[in-house]
Amino acid sequence: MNQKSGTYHSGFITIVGRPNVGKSSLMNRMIGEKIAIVSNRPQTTRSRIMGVLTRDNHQIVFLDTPGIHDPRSRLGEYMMHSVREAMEGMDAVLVILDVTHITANDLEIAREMKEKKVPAVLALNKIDLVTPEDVLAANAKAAEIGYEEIVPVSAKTGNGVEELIACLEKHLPAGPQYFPEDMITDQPERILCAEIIREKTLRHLRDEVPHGIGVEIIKIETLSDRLTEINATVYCERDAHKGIIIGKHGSMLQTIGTEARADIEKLLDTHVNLKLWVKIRPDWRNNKSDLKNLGYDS
Ligand SMILES: Nc1nc2c(ncn2[C@@H]2O[C@H](COP(=O)(O)OP(=O)(O)OP(=O)(O)O)[C@@H](O)[C@H]2O)c(=O)[nH]1
Ligand SMILES: [Mg+2]
Repeated sequence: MNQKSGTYHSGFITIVGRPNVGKSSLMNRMIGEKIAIVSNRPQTTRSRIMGVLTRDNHQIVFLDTPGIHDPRSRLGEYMMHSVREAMEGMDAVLVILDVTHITANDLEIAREMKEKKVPAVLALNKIDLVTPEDVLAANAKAAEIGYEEIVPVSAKTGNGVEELIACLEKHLPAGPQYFPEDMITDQPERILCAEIIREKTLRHLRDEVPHGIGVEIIKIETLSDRLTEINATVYCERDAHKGIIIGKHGSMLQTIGTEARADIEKLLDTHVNLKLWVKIRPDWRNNKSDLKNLGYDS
């Protein structure tokens, strides 16, 4: 095993799966920090997000990706492009299935990943929600399509996560420590803040509203050691959506702002003055320059 050889091992492991299976939750759990936002809605992650796990003898660079789906907008196409790009040059692929709900689509993705020229490990996530018999049945399905390394896990409880890391570590080639040990992601502060705000909109808004939301940080200004001012615009696609996001007497925007501020304060370790505006950008998900402004360009 790598550990015993004394040589440093490192590599890039891309995390793939259909939307909502828990890719981002699991990456956060493996890294031990919340880097990627999480929600119970499909298509939460829109770009590839790097998460770095550094241990004594190895470094795993995880690339969390958007859930694989048929794109219906330019944004969707960008998302699928991000998945393909994240697989270029990877050393191993981690396929995630949601053990509560394995679809034909999941199996197709898993099969496709098995054909890549790198080792493929499969994680059966959300085992906290099912019985051991269900896990065995899911395991059999994955084994049937040729997986030898199948690890049951729960991103929620942490169960099985160390076993998964140990399994992935075996596939790391000898290599350098790519990133400093205190670096856990390559996401700039501005993007992390925008994503936190988007997470709160995903949490509180229903139906099609959250899918049409984009967040742009207009300004981050350090006012003192203890206070940062952040101005952000929340874009939506329709007038009706704007009303919903603002809420009665501004109550919804207030809730989103309060929750986002608390998380951003933890991230930046300062007090934060957060000001949010809501603007309408019809069909921004198909507009090249809007996508670029929101960071979704390739
Ligand atoms: N009970 C339980 N829920 C989980 C677990 N892992 C993730 N979830 C939930 O599943 C939902 C989806 O999680 P995400 O991590 O956003 O899933 P994802 O695969 O990154 O989704 P996309 O970014 O949309 O592709 C969220 O509501 C999570 O809280 C788990 O192990 N157990
Ligand atoms: Mg995600």
